[in-house]
Amino acid sequence: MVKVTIDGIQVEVPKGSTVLEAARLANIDIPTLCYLKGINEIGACRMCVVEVKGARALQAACVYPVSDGMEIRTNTPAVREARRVNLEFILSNHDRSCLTCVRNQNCELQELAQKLGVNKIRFEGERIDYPIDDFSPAIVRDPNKCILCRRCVSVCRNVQGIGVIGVSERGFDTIVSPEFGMSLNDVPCIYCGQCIEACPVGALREKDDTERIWDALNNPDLHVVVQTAPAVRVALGEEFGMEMGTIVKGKMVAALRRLGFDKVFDTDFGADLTIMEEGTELLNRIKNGGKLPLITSCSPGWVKYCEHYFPEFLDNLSTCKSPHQMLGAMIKSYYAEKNGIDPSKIFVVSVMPCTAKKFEVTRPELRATGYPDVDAVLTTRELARMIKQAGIDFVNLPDEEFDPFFGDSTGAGVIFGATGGVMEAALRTVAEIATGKPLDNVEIMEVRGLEGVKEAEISLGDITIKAAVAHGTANAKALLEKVKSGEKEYHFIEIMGCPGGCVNGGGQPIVKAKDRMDVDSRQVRAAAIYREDRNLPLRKSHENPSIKRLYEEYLGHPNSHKAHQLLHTHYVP
Ligand code: HC0
Ligand code: SF4
Repeated sequence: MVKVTIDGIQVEVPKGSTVLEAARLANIDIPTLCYLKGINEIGACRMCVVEVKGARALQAACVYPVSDGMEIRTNTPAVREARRVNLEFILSNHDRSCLTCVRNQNCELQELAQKLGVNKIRFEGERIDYPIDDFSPAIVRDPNKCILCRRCVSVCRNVQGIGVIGVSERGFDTIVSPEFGMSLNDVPCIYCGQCIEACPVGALREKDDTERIWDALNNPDLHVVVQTAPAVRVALGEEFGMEMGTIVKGKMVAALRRLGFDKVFDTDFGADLTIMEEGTELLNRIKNGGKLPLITSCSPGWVKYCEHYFPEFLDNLSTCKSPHQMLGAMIKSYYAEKNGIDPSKIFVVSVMPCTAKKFEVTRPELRATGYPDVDAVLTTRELARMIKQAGIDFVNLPDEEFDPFFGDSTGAGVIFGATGGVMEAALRTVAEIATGKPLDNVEIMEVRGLEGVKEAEISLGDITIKAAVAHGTANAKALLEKVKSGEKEYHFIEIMGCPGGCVNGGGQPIVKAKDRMDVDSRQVRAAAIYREDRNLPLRKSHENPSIKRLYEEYLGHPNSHKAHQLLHTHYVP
């Protein structure tokens, strides 16, 4: 520990801390803009400058290490003026259409301008008018709003191990974009949206589908059905000021009914169905000498990553569609037939924590009935915007239940939302099918938590299943390299494209850099997911009575011909 004095307050902080971290411990708020804990610590924006006694110039607190006896001042006239001038320079070349910006009132730049008392900009000058890149089905990039903080560049390159966006040109012409000014649509971007989560302003956002959904809801010829992903229920509340980790399942269902959806179903049903299909596929591949390891295919960011960067593993991918695609296919077949509705008149909306799902639904492979399994995807943030537009008082809504049958699910379906959840859910079912005995303990702790790569060995009578779990594509890459070289061997691998899994998807509520210093949303939201699992009476997919009925009445058995037609696909390079 070292002793430092900040604004006259003595604090003891761990050796190696930065001035920014030390100030946080002394409850002194130093403004930041380019800083993102553990991801982008480059001292570039100079918003966090402070005076350090004995140092010649002002220092960037986010990268300046403390030393014993150091005296720091964070609020002198020189510090205030330097911060203000830096901010005015950034604002002078920024598209300041705040009122119509998707990040209005949730923008770190706007908040800083207010905090630093910047009420005029002294350096108005030339501005470049860049074209907006909205060619991809998932991500929109507006360089006119970019402040060159490089947070997106670091997350894409270092956290995801991808690096399709970077800094090019120099001086006034500096721009953050894909190489040669190309569109994200034309480079091997996986649409994970982690760059959106990192962006402090409105330079990166999801493709907005809210108008399409309003149109569908207002079309009397359409039967509009919605389903919600496991991770949405533990994060949507944040958009309404509720504490991170609050489970808002009941209010979410109530809000969706009030928006006018004809049926409100649960993707967790689709997750239970996926376990039946994927668990059976795993056991068949083990018994029949099929391609191993089997690798999960429910995360569309991961599937796209596999296609671009590890095509040699495409045959390892499970042929199962992702849960919301399975449910979409069931809605347009079984549900349509049972209710006498023409599938061309059914519009399926998935509310997802994910931006890559917007791309997934456009894939030509995923049209089991001749119509898209799912017609449109809303992110958690877009759903919140629709609820606000409709004037619904979300916080005070009563709790309501999902509609029956496709709203029935188990705890195994819920845990899909956290890294390791698909693996745990699968093992709960596979263990019972393989041994014929009920599992004593359904909680498989080895596959939980935020370690980059997790491993588990589960003994099932005469076979021991070797499993691995990776989340975030940089971790996936490290794991796959080891499998490729023969250093590691597994039967079953779960990969999710986003760090932490879906709870931290690119469509989730954005957590400001300042809050990220104190809380890890991946951990808090995942804890809520596991709480929800524990609260449910049924925790294994094969115990879901509606899943049993669906097989009895319609699909026959897992991996049947009909199940293959509707619920499976094949990704080709
Ligand atoms: Fe996920 Fe899913 S769990 S990908 O992470 O598998 O987006 O939440 O909906 O489909 O169920 C996201 C979350 C889903 C799907 C499920 C899977
Ligand atoms: Fe990189 Fe993902 Fe953003 Fe694409 S969506 S630029 S892969 S972080």
